[in-house]
Amino acid sequence: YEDVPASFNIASYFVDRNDPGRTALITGDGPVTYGDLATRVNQAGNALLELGVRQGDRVLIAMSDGLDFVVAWYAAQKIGAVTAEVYTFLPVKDYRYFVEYVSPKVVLADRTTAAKLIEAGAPNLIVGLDTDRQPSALAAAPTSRDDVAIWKFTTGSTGAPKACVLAARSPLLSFDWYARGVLDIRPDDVVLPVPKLFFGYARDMTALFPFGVGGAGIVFPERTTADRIFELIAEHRPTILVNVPTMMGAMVSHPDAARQDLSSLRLCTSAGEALPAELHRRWMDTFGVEVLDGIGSSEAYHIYLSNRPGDARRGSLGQVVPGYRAQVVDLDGRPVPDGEVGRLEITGETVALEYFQAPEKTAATFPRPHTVRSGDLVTRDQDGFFYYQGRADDLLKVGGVWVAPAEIENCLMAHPAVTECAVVGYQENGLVKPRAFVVSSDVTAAELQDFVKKRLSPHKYPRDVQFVPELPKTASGKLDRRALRGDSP
Ligand code: 3SK
Repeated sequence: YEDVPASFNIASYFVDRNDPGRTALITGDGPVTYGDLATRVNQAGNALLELGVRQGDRVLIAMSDGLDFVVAWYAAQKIGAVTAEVYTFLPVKDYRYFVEYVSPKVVLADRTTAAKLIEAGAPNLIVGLDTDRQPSALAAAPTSRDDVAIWKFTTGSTGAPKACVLAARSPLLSFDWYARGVLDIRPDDVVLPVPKLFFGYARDMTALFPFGVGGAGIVFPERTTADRIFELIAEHRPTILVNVPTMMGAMVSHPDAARQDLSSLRLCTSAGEALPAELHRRWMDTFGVEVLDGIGSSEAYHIYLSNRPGDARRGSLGQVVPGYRAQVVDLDGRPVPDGEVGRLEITGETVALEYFQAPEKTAATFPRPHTVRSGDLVTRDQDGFFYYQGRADDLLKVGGVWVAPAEIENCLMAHPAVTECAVVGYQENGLVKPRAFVVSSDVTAAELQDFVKKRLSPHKYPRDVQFVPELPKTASGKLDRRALRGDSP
């Protein structure tokens, strides 16, 4: 990463370099220029300094999406503090966990989160930074590319969330490799996110990558629904929609889907979880907007496998994002041949330095510097396209044979009556069997079981099928398998 200057400040690079007259953010209160944003970042940075926050201190941000969130994040970056963000609709016990684990110098909250953070005992809680009387000039802290700058929380399927500790170089390299290299992000791009900004996928795509080229992001505080996304597209004509499969399903199933004008979009990204080929097809048939499915993680900083514009393959996670190296390895870490299932190992200088205060988890997940051994199972074909095969810890041993829930889910999704589905294990007379949760109209359990039996090896069919109105999702829009399995939180 010699290309990244040794002395590097995230706010100076992504905010201050831009033409002050250009639009940086589109908010419910109107557009905000880079000039306005830079001034507010400086004032908020001065307010943080006055509160005693210094280079290397941690700032926990629990704020709704909007200008204040973006200002708070860059202000902390500008003074060299380390940012960590959490969702705004968590229960008090989760805030208590984050406050204790992060041990921040200050917690930045807003009206949505303040009461719960007070109940959680958050020390140094600031609700609305007092910026008006602060000077509008601020020299950036002398941070370097290798300084810790960002914490991103894991959304792992087991255990309490842990922070991936990331260096300042990670967002810059990711911007260069993925946003420029794959998305070809441009100054006239306007990005609309489906997930909220506490999720790094959305924050970077909306308020970091476009800023790298003088483009703009749209921020809105309310919960995301298909209706709201359609309204925002009609109102602001974005060029890139940052999406997750759940919302893509909701958008294609919307009763007014066929009447929507999505012609402003040049791309729709999909990440967070694998996009079923069938949903991809329905999306293309309904909206005709190119989808770039990809996979990323907090451990790797951002997206490391992705389809490319003009070369997207349905059902595939795409190819390695240039800048990274990817290997598919067996349980002993040895590479497996193309076509065989294995764990994905990613190498690149954006990869986290460690999990905070979790040495065993760090050693198991980061076998070498700059390398993360993900829990994702994949295959690679001869053309270098990767295919998702589920999570290693979701595998089920049925009748002595390993079964990947993702294979059964992909099969069920090919049935025209199935909108969404998920497969988990359950115990039947002490033995593990696959159980399918299905969102569907007009099909019976027996029909679906026959459908799977005809297409996959017989032991893979779901012994139990439960019809549900919707599948449980985590705050970042990923399927909540723990809830389906009935695991204790
Ligand atoms: O899917 C994820 O977990 C993720 C995390 C950080 C950045 C990007 C993505 C897709």
